[in-house]
Amino acid sequence: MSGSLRDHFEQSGYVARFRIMGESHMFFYRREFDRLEQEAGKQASQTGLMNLHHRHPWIWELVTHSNITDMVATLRGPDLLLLGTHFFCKQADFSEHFVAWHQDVTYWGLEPPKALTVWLAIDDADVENGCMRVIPGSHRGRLLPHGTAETSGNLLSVNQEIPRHLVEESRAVDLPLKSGWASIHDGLAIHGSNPNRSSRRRCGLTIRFTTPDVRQVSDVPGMGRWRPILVHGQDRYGHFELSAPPVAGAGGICSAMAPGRSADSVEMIPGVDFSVCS
Ligand SMILES: O=C(O)CCC(=O)C(=O)O
Repeated sequence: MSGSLRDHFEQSGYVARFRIMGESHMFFYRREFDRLEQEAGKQASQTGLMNLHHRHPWIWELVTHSNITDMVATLRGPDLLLLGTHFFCKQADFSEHFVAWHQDVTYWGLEPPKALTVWLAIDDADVENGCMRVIPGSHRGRLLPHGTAETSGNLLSVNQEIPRHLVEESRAVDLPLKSGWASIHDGLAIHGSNPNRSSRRRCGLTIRFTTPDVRQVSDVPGMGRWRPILVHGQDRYGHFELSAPPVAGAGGICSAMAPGRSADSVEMIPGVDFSVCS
């Protein structure tokens, strides 16, 4: 089963859907996100909430959920680095916003350009509210030139877009997801999403992974060097300066790693309620 899943991912460059958790557990996380959105404001919450797993225990819990790390390990092997996290929210009332066709690794400075993204649905995502779309097999091609988006409303950081004539849009596949489910796309897969034409918010959390054999050969614009966190297995290479995983703090957290341990030895912290972690 896992062999065929890996083969499918290598062929197509994506996994359409897999379940992370049920509705009642996801309800807890969505409520946390609602709070975050209220604090930050709707505008800033669209793409302004980045790498908050360092600060918010519930985000760390979510992105290191074993259903996520086990799935990524099935696709990429046991040694995994968490590069970053980023919420992508298309608000119901900002209907012109979309995500232009792009390849994630374009500006990530990685060599080889090997990374993947887990897209976890905070809200239900469907065609009407602008779910993710991917071009099957496009990760097997090269890194394409990225220009500037032809239409306004692109949510990407530097308004990047692969020129439309280079994208076989007629082959695009929609990736609708129920809240609590996730898709995965290869860092080289061409993907994007249409505007939200519904009266419902469409929020997803992107979770970026690479493996320790990869090197950073150039800076990420506006960000510089990656400081990933080892979330599964071991780092036998030392190519990156790693960040320490966040440790237990107020509000409870599922796991913490002592320095020098491998990520396989993640432990529960005594005295903390883990009821939302399964
Ligand atoms: O959420 C979206 O619509 C797009 C996400 C995306 O582009 C990404 O994961 O890189």
